[in-house]
Amino acid sequence: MGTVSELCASSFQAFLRPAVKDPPPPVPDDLTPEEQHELENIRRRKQELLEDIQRLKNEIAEVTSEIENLGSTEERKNMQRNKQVAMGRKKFNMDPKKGIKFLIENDLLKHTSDDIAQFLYKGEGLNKTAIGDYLGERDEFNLQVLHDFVELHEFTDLNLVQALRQFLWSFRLPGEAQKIDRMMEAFAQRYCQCNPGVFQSTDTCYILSFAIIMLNTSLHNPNVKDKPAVERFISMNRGINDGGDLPEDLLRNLYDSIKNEPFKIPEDDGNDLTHTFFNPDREGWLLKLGGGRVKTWKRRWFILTDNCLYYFEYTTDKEPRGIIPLENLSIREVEDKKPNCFELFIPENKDQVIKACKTEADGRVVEGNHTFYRISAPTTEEKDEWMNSIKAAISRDPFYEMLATRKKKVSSMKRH
Ligand code: 4IP
Repeated sequence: MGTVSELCASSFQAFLRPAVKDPPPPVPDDLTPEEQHELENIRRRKQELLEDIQRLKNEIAEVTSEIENLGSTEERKNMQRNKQVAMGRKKFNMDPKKGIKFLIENDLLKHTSDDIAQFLYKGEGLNKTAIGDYLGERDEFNLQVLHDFVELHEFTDLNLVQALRQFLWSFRLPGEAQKIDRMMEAFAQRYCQCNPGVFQSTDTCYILSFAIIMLNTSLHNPNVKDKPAVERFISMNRGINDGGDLPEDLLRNLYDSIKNEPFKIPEDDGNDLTHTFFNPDREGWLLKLGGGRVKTWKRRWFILTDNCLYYFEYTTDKEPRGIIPLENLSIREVEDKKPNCFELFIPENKDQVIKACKTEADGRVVEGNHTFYRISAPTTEEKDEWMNSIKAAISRDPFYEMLATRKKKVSSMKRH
């Protein structure tokens, strides 16, 4: 027979098994009545203990299951939420407005410009092109989001290049001029707010920001052959500080910073600012009629970029054979023995020589002598595409217009 503590120990072992009520064994007859009484007491206490243990076990099981249930509900809720957030991000990347609507409807985002701005600023899992598109939208709410988004950037004590690096990395600048204008305006305002006294006005900051972005492309895009020296950068920015000049040291520092390290621009789909300004609008093989007395057709590699038409003998040539600035030119379709012809000409002046330059066989660069440039494309489609691209290039570039307006504004400030 075991002691009470041994009985307890065996009961604890039974803890892990369901408690089964066994019928009590018969009381041995060789015990004295006192011993029989004590045995019955022990058995009763054992039973009580077993019942206590069972109760405890039930309680523990209950609590454990409650905890488990609690955990799995929380977990399930979290999983569900994470799934919805991921879905919202995907939707956002495909259609920013729809994505934001979905996140708001599912209580994953508050419908406040501040909350949305934070979400875009964190940018987790978001496509930077989509962020740029959303921020570039014109309606009042998006404008407020743009404002709040820019406010999240801290530009204090950063020079303009450092601030631009931070800003241009947080989303991808869209290709549309008006959107870029709004975003750069917001950037300039924020920069001036964080760094009072650096520029006379936000317009100065805006103009210089553009100049820096263009400088970045000129210095680092291999398509741009003419790399501006610091002196050119300085002279390009004369008079932009409300009619006055910016300190030369400041411009030199900005120039060096860009020269030493180009902007890091989020990679997405080639629709970035570099593209907007300098990537060729179109390139391909075309036939060009010579400008000499004996007119001969030459197959040339044409590149349309930066409002100019360049032609090369080979695609790998570093220097073009000729450059035709498209300013003041018109384009029309013409009939010729060659198929798919079009022609560049000066409207209402058929005898005037088009301003252009060409490389002679001996390498000298001379002025062109064409009164028109006649070109033949390999197919009708290519002719149409070239004509459309050239027409688009001829029409005034909205960026230059925007910049020209600002420059006029700041230089007029000095006069008044
Ligand atoms: C040449 O003909 C080529 O067509 C040149 O084109 C052309 O110069 C010359 O015009 C023309 O005489 P030949 O090779 O038969 O001599 P490319 O420079 O592409 O070779 P552009 O560039 O002006 O069309 P003139 O006007 O330079 O003589």
